[in-house]
Amino acid sequence: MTRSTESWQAADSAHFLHPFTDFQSLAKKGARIITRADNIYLWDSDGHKLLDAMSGLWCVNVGYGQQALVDAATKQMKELPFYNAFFQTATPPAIELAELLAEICAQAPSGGRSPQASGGDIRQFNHVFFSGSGSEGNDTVVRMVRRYWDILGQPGRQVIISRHNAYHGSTMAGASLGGMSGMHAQGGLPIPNIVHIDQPYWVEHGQGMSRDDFGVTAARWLEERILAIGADKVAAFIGEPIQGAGGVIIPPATYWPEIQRICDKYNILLVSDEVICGFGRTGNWFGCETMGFKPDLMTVAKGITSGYVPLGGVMVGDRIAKVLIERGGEFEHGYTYSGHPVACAVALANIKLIREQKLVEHVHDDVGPYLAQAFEALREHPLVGDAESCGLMGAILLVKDKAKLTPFAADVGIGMVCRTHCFANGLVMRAVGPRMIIAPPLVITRAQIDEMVGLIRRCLDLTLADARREGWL
Ligand code: PXG
Repeated sequence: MTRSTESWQAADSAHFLHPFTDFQSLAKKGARIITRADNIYLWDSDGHKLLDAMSGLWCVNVGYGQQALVDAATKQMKELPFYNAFFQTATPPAIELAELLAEICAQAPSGGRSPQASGGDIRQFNHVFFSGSGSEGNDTVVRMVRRYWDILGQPGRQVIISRHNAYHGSTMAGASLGGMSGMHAQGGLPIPNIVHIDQPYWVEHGQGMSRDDFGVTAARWLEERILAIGADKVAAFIGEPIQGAGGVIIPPATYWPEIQRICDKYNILLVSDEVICGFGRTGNWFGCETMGFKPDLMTVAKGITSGYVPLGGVMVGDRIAKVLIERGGEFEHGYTYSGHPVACAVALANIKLIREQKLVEHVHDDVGPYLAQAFEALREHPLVGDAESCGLMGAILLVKDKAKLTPFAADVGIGMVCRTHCFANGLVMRAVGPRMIIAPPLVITRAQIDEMVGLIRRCLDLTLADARREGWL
């Protein structure tokens, strides 16, 4: 390393405006500079090792240091670093990736492999529209669903229904679809014709009801909203199978099948935002398989390249593709990097690796259930009100009173207290309010889960000691 940590930090605060950051407060503290990584571990510029239980930002599914992805990028950069797909041209990696994505969907077992699943069929996906990121993918979703209804002679179907506390990206359309109030408060959001219903979060909205009853109740909020707006004005409903950035909110098993029923009843397009849940995260290729629903569109990004290079897209189901292709004429939409050859080459190598190493099965049959057991045991900890996981996504709710699920006073910032202990003890875990969340690389082993859960326990103990000492309990 040629520069000291202090020198990196000084240059960082002098010139680099970070995403979702209070610039002034970061400048006072100085950023943590991450310099290298291998497998599931990171190292910072002071040489500290961290277990990365967040896969970078929910994306490094195959773990760090996979030579096959590096080789694929190098080879493609030498051969053809860029060509576009606008003017009736295409490049081999983009074509092959589109073909491989359709093949994965075609081979998926109908109904998924989870006991929750009742109809998670993704075999109808034969086309993809590429973007550079998940946010751009969701912009494409907005353009595409409205275009679909236009072509069908129903231009009045403009409204897209989403959920509070959803995250669908940070472009104007992505942030509007998302239900983050802080984001809506800046920059004149949401854009018109996007509305939100409440999230299927049992702790917030469902206590006193069984989880299964609550799942149906929460899904019916969609029906109520459709009826209030008028079904002939609604284009689509969009949701993450499991909300990621919102705090790993795992809906009751009854939720998505009921959402499916309602969308079918009113002929409303169903969009699954698979940016986090896709590519093995929940133990199936896509989260909708695990949650038991059959979307018309799927947004993808992150795990499609394991984050090694940026790539996103929208998987387009046959119902929509047929209309766009046969009746649509020109679709006036696209990005310079739609089908970027290097990104697509890396995605191909990434997906081949996921297949060869059977990582989806590894999550479904081995480490997913193993993590669920470990999380079950964490429920005994005095601070833990709830601990749940699905595949390799998990959340631990920190509470003041276990029995009543009483939250800590907001000004305590209990999640941030815990997160600070995590960093100091070599663990990257996110805090979303009082929910401590993880999504480790899919290559994680049982022994590494033991290591991760050991670190989580230590940090919970340290947080509990703080709470007792400071009188927060
Ligand atoms: N959809 C979902 C479900 C996401 O999680 C996006 C779309 C947008 O993707 P891009 O590639 O444009 O960022 C995301 C991104 C967090 C966090 O704090 C989560 C995301 C991004 C940044 C922070 O958990 N998810």
